[in-house]
Amino acid sequence: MTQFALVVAATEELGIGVLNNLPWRIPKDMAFFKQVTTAIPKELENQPVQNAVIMGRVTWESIPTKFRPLDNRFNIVVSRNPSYDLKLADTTCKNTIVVDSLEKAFEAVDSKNHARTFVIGGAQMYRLAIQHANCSHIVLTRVKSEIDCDTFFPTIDEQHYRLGSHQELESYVQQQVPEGIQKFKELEYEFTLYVRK
Ligand code: FOL
Repeated sequence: MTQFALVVAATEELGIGVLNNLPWRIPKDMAFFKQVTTAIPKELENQPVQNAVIMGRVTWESIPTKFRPLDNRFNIVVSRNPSYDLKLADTTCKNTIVVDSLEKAFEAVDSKNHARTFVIGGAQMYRLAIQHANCSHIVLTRVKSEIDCDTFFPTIDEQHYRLGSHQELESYVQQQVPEGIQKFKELEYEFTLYVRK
């Protein structure tokens, strides 16, 4: 099975969501998310490939209708209900599939020619995916402000992951990334990377 990464924004307490939504709106982090999950590795640039994004059903429903499916990415939605209705405005959209387990999502990725694979939430998906030996990177936007959350990212086990350097982050996402604490209104955040040991 191919390797994959988790992409997430979380507080110091690892809060990621509240009331089935993101607890904040940080435009430059959303732009970073879009860029990281869309960008094709340089060696595949000239090939007709996209990245795959795997998400749970609750995360799918949290994406504003006008942004889903996430464009220029193959969208895989995990729902135990195999006939889950994606509620797409445009029913001709063929860039999204529903599968009933994370394992089936990985099988779907393997059966196609995708560039990179990202698990983009939510808590249930992260909990399963972070345990996987093929989870090679965690691209974590650390939100430094205290924000009430009701949904949490799993503990990052230091036996399995180490904090990468800023250089490693830029090299992994293949773009320059602002270093250190960023500010947006009253929020402080920082782009970080964990690498599987
Ligand atoms: N990772 C990071 N770093 N930040 C996040 O906010 C984040 N969010 C999710 C997963 N990983 C993340 C899950 N939630 C969209 C909305 C919610 C969402 C993920 C994506 C979304 O609408 N994305 C559009 C861009 C929207 C915009 O420009 O405002 C996209 O095309 O990616």
